Amino acid sequence: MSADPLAALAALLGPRGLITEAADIVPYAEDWRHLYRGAPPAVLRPADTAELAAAVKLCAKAGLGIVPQGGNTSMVGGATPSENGREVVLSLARLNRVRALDPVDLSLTIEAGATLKAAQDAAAEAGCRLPLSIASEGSATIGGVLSTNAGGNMTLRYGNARDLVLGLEVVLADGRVWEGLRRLRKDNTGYCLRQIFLGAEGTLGVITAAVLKLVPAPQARVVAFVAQPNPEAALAFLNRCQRHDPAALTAFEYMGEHGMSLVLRHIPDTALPLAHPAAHYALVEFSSPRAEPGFAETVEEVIAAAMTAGEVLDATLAASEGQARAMWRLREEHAEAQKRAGASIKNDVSVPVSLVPEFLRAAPAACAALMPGIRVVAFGHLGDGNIHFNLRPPEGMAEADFLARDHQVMDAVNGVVRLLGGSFSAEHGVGRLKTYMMPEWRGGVELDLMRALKAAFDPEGVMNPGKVLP
Ligand code: 2HG
Ligand code: ZN
Repeated sequence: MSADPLAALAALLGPRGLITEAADIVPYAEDWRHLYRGAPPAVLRPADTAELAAAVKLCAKAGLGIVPQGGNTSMVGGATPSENGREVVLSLARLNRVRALDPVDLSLTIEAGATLKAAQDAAAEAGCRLPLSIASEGSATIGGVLSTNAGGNMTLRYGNARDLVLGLEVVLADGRVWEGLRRLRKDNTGYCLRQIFLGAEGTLGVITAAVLKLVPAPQARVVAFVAQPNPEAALAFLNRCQRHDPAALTAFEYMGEHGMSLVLRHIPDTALPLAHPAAHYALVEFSSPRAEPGFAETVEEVIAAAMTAGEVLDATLAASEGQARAMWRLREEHAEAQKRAGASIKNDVSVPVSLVPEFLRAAPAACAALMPGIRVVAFGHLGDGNIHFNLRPPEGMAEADFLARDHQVMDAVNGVVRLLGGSFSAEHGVGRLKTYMMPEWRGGVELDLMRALKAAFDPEGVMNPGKVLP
C-alpha cells in the first residue's frame, strides 16, 4: 500500500469514488440537526461491494475510522464523523440497485444506498408493499434504516426494521464480506448474525445489501383524522381500533396541539381538516389486501362509537388519495416544522403503550419544573408507545442558553421514562448524542456484552468510532 492512504484510496476508487475537496465534503460532515460538524479528510463513494470492501481494508490498515453514511438524516449524529480528522465518511450512495424482487417469495433484495422510498416504489411496481414508512423516507437509505433499526409509522402492525429482514450482506471491519443474503423464512443454523448488525449503527460492520420481507399491496385504505380531549381518550380510541381489526389497523399516530400549530405555521399548503383546533389529534390508517366493499363504513362505525364514548370530539375521513396525503403531511412534517421554528431538544422515547397517557402528563410537568415556560412538542407513534417528546425554549430565551441545558432537559424527561419502564431511545438510536446515557441505562451485563461484541467484530475500533458505546 502507498504510504499515503488517500493516494491509495484514490487509485482504488477513481475520481468518481473519492471526494477530497473541502467544499464538497461539507454536506457529509454535518448532521441534519446541525448538532455536529466533523472534519473528515475524505468521502469515499465506492461503486460496489467489492470496491467498498477493498476501501475498508485500506482504511483499517491506515488506522482511519470509517463512518458509514446514507441519507444523512440521523437525529443523534450517528452518521457524522468526529472533529479529529482521522475518520472518513463512507457514502453508500452508489450502491443503490435493486438486485432481485420475488412477488411469490414476497422478498426484495436491494442495496444499502437505495432510498427507502425507492425500495417502497420497487415493491409497489410488483404489486407488493414494503411495510416500513418513516418521515424521512425520501432521503433515508436502506442501509441507514437497517443499521438504526428504524421504526416509523407501521410498527404496531409490521414491527420495526429488524423484523423485516431475511438476509444481509455485510462488509466486516477487516474488509471481508459476509454473504448472508438468504431469503429463507426459516433458518435455525446457529447465532442469528443479521440481528447483530441490525441496529448496530455501523459500529460492527457496513451493511451493503439486504433481503427484505414484503406483503401484498393494500387494495383498500382508510385514513381518518380525529380530535381528542385528552391522552387517555387517545389510548382508549387506539384500543378500540385494535379490537375492531388488529390486522387492518396499520398506523395510529398522535399529535399534540403545539406541534400541529408549528406545522400549520411553517409548512406551506397545510390546513387543519377539522372545523376547530383541539389539544390532541390522532391520525389513523386502516388497510386491507382485499378491495372490500364497505371497508370505510366499518371504520366510520368505530369512530361513531368512539364519539359516543367521548374518546373522539370530531373526525374526518379522507375522501381521496390527495386528502389522505394531506393528512399524512400534517404528521410527517412535524420534524421539518420544528426545525424551521428554531432550536429544539428531542427525546425519542418509548413506554409501554398503556402508560403513554401517564407519560404525557408527567413529562411536561417535569420539564416545567426544570424550566418554567418550556414549550412541549409531543407527537409520534402512539400505536407502539413511541413518543417524540420534543422541547422548545420558553418565549424570549436565547436558543444557545436553551441548548446549553440539553442534558438537563433530556435527563428530566428520561427520569419519567425510567419510572414508567421505558427506553431513552425508541427508534432514532444512540448515535453520538446519547452515548453518555448508556452506562446508566444499559450498564453492567448488557454493556459488557455489547463491548465484547464490538471487540470481536471490530477489534481495532475502526467502524463508526465514538457511536453507541461510551
Ligand atoms: C418522526 O416520527 C421522526 O417524524 C422524527 O421520527 C421525530 O423530529 C422528531 O423528533
Ligand atoms: Zn418517529
